[in-house]
Amino acid sequence: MTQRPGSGRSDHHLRNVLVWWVVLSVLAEIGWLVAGPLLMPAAASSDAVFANTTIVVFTALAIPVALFVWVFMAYSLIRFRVKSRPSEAGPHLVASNGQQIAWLGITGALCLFLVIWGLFGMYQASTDPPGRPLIVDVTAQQWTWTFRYPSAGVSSNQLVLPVGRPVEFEVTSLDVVHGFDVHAFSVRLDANPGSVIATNIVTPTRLGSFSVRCVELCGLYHAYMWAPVKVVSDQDFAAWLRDAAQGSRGGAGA
Ligand SMILES: [Cu+2]
Repeated sequence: MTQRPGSGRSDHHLRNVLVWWVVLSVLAEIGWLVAGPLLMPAAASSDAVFANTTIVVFTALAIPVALFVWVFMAYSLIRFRVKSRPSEAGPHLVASNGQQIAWLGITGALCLFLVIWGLFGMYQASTDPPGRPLIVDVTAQQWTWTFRYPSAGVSSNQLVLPVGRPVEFEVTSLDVVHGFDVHAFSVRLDANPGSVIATNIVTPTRLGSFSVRCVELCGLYHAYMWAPVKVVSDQDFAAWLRDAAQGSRGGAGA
């Protein structure tokens, strides 16, 4: 990037650094693109898939940028190390016009890409899917969750949802501020006492077991304030709702 006027060896050093940078970047990219997606948490909605993809893509873009700085720094520390205190300042460093334009162009293009990606994600998250959502009332209290299905008159301590059906959570708290978080759906909202706030409408896309966690420090047993989430087929959901409604009429939630 920089040249040392009067030094015929600067091109040689620049070439060394660039070779190291390219080799390490390629290895790190291959490692990340293989291991990164495996390290991501479970994603059971399109928003959560987008969030995981964002982490993988942004990290892939950041790897060569970070390595560019680190390789230059490590090479300089090793190759230009001076054992005793230098008697004079080093030569003035000047970047050519081409280098400056390349630096601004590449970093500008990267930033622009991140902004466009983020705007697309915001648009996607705020666009409601077609169809009437299933409403689930979520009530937090120290230190448990209650889920009510007003259309069926059912109340439960586990969150059961049909796959492929849009759902909207209406969240409130009975005591202090809690945090409603279903990481697998990429849904997170404060549960405030005295007010009901609706989440974005989200559609579970994957059958399986996940969890609701409280993500606001809410007292002694905050760490244990979680509840199971089950995404099941339409038929299983209808059967569960029927059983739970009978249980509710009998005085006990499912
Ligand atoms: Cu809590």
